Amino acid sequence: MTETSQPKFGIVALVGRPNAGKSTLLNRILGQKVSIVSEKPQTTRNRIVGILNQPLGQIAFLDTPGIHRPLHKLNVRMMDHVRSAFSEADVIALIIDAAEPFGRGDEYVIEMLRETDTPKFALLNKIDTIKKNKLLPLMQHYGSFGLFDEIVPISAAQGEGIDRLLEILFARMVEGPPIYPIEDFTTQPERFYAAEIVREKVLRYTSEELPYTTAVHVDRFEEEEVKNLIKIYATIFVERETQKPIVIGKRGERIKQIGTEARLDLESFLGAKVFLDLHVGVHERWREDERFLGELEWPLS
Ligand SMILES: Nc1nc2c(ncn2[C@@H]2O[C@H](COP(=O)(O)OP(=O)(O)OP(=O)(O)O)[C@@H](O)[C@H]2O)c(=O)[nH]1
Ligand SMILES: [Mg+2]
Repeated sequence: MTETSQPKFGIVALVGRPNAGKSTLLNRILGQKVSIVSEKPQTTRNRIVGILNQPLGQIAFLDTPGIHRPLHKLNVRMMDHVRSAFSEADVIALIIDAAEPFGRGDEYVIEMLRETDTPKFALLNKIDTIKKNKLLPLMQHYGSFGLFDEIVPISAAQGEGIDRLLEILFARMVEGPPIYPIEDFTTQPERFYAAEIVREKVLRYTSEELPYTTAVHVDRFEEEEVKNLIKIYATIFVERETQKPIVIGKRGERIKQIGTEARLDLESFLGAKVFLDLHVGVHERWREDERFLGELEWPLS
């Protein structure tokens, strides 16, 4: 940065198919875990703001749910988060799993992108998983849409291509003051993050069947400043009574493991000792219950 240059500011939306690596990329860019990651699709359900502060300026990254055709009210809301990120962004970064063949779902995403004039980048992610000779044809394929100003191969998991990506993103940002305090790296409240971390562990330790049907609600979040202790009481909701044992495990072993791992993550994020109390509840149609969905999101609004 020369002495006369002004700091820059801009908003970058991270969008793409479920499981493409959007949240992994956000965490990699920030060097901080702000958005949960799992090997199962539809992990992110909201818009998560991650803030990158550098001498060049500030970029707010919007992590979004994977784009899919919505079947439940939950999923309609998820797609609303994607659209709102589209409308706010200065650059839309489409994250693509380079190892996945191009299919109907990708066409759907390309059509959605055609509806907006905002500059777009295509980020070919997971290049650590593909043979080198596959990359050029893939770059040509994405070039052929005539939609993308930049096509950048990256590996969010291994950190490849990230410095170059940030360079070209900053080149696109215009001069302007930061809109978030420069010591912040996310806007999500601790209470919301706590629910997310618990959900991440549920996704990690339960079978294929549960990801779509589990929600986590933080019932109480109490700080005891003198003791540097945070007490968190949360409920893991499933849709059927028969799913409860999947979360609880034999003699409660699974929920204990979920709780221990979530607590350790939260202690490092919150910089305090954490007491975490988990319950399992049943709410049969929570994915259609607007009021309940609103309650899950309220700390974000
Ligand atoms: N090998 C490899 N795996 C990756 C890379 N980036 C992400 N992954 C893995 O891909 C899976 C999905 O990552 P997420 O970051 O949760 O993907 P997402 O796009 O946020 O997914 P949704 O929130 O469900 O839309 C996880 O198992 C990640 O570890 C990468 O560069 N290389
Ligand atoms: Mg995600």
